[in-house]
Order: sequence, then C-alpha cells, then structure tokens
Amino acid sequence: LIPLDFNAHLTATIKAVDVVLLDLFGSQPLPGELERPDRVVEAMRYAALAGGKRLRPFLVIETAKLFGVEGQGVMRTGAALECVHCYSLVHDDLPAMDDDDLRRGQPTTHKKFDEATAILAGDALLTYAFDILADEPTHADAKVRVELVKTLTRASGLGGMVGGQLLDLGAEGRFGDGRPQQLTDVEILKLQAMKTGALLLAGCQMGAIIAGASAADRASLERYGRALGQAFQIADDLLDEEADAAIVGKATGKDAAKGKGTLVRLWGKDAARKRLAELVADAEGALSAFGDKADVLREAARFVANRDR
Ligand code: GRG
Repeated sequence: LIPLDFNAHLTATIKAVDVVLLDLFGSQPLPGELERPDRVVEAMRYAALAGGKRLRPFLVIETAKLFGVEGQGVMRTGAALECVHCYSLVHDDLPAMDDDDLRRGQPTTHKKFDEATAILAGDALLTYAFDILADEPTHADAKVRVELVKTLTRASGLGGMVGGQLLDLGAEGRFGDGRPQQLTDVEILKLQAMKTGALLLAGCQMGAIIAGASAADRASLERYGRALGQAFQIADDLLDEEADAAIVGKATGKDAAKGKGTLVRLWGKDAARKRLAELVADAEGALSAFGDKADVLREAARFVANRDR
C-alpha cells in the first residue's frame, strides 16, 4: 500500500513544479528572444499545467535530495524534463499519431487550440527544455549543464523516446502492410525502454548529475530507474487492459493493435503482475546503499506499480 503521506508529498511536488513552470512560461522574452506570441505561451501553459503526476521531476528532486542537494537548479532540471514529457504527450495526441481528444481528463491541446498551434507548442516545450538546462541558474558549472543537456537529448531523441515512438507506430502496422506485428518480449522491452523508460531513467540520472553523485551511486540509481521504468509500463498496460475490459465489445481498431505490443497481452495479467512485483523489489533493492534516506524513492516504486491513474 502507498502511505498517505507519499500522496501528500507527491501533491506538494506537483505544486512546487507548477510554480516553476508558470514562472518559466512567462510572456516576457528572454535575452535573444524577440517576442513570445501569446497564443503559443497559452498553449504551452495549457499543455503543461493542466494536471499530470509530475513523476519525472519528482525523480529528479528526490534523487538529488539523497545527496542533500535541493533548490532552484534541481527544480529547473525537473521542469525541463517535464517540458519534454509534456511535448511528447501533445504530439502523441495529434491526429497523425494517436489521434486523441482527451488528455488528463481535458481536451487535448490540438482540440482546445488547433493542430498547428499544438505542434508549435510542443516544439516550443521541447526546445525550451534545453534552454532551461543550458542557462546559468541551473548550475554554476557549465560542464554539469552540458551533461544534463546531453542526458536529456539522448533520452528524448532518436535512440530514446522518439525512436521508441517510431518502433511503436511500426508495430501497430502504420508503415507497412497495415497489419499489426506481434513483437517478442525482448522487442517489447526495448521499445518500452526507449519510448517511456528513457525519460524516467533520465529523471534519476539528471538528479544524480546535478548532485555530483559518484559513479557507483549513479549506477545504483540507474538500476532503480530502469526497473521503475519497466514497472511503470507494465502498470500502464494493466490499467489499459482494465479500461478496455470495461468497454462493452472490448477494444477494437487502433486500441486492439496497441494491445498486441504489450507484455500484459503476451504473458497474461497474472504473469505481468508477478513481474511487476519483481521489478518493484529490484527497484527497492537498487537503493540499498542509501539506507532510509531512499524510502521516498522506494515508495515511489510502489506508487508507480499500484497506481490507478
Ligand atoms: C511524440 C516523440 C513522441 C513521443 C510520444 C511518451 C509518448 C511518446 C507517448 C505517450 C503515450 C502514452 C500514453 C504512453 C503510455 C505511458 C505514458 C508516457 C503515460 C503518460 O505518462 P504519465 O502517466 O502522465 O506520467 P502524466 O499525465 O501523469 O504526466
């Protein structure tokens, strides 16, 4: 079970991250910018501030806290990562991708505004993430800032989230003869590690980088991040299965095609739940060097596995 104070902690983090995002999405141009057109600023705020669990910034904040590091730089790092996550959701919802009308219980950005504005708001969120990381208030040492930029680029780009999204669309049959492919579990694990795992792992890596963690501590946190990423995805797929089962007539069309590419479909729900429990245990075990200090991250692993949203 997730203790109540974990939920309270997550809620406090959501509020703190929102304050930072709101400040970053001001309408005053930064040096070098000529103007921030209101419509894009409004769409960025809409996309990034309308709900969301803020799991990725939470990982940055809690990972850095293990080393006693808190404050503006950590918050900006978490906010930058959340900008990339929010951009991915805006673009994923577009008609050319998943074609969704609702996100976080509200109209998707392209429904609320229009497709062109949603594409541009996503682009602006993505590019701004790297501005935030590269700017001095994030860390006094330029080498640390470059490492943060590099880590986020690799997690979100070609060999990370973008590549994973492409593999996913391919598996749904979007680029070939239109038939969904039945992936093996190894292929599913790779796709998911890229599409969703990479940003969660990046949260742990970036928290460790900004805190100046040792190579050994970074390796432990990466093991934690990888297990958490897999657990997140299995939990997400179990939630999707439950949502599908609740719909009379079961999933059809694109949802049925998506289901084929999940471990839950391949292994069955019971085996997936068993694997989920193993992953939580692995995530918890990866934190043994940090003792009690890492209890919040242990609870985060349980939260990710047992969440209902
Ligand atoms: C468009 C390049 C590009 C990539 C999109 C992450 C992604 C790739 C698409 C999202 C599709 C999706 C719903 C995947 C399932 C896992 C996932 C990322 C869920 C949303 O993340 P949460 O639960 O969302 O952390 P909140 O709303 O809490 O921020």
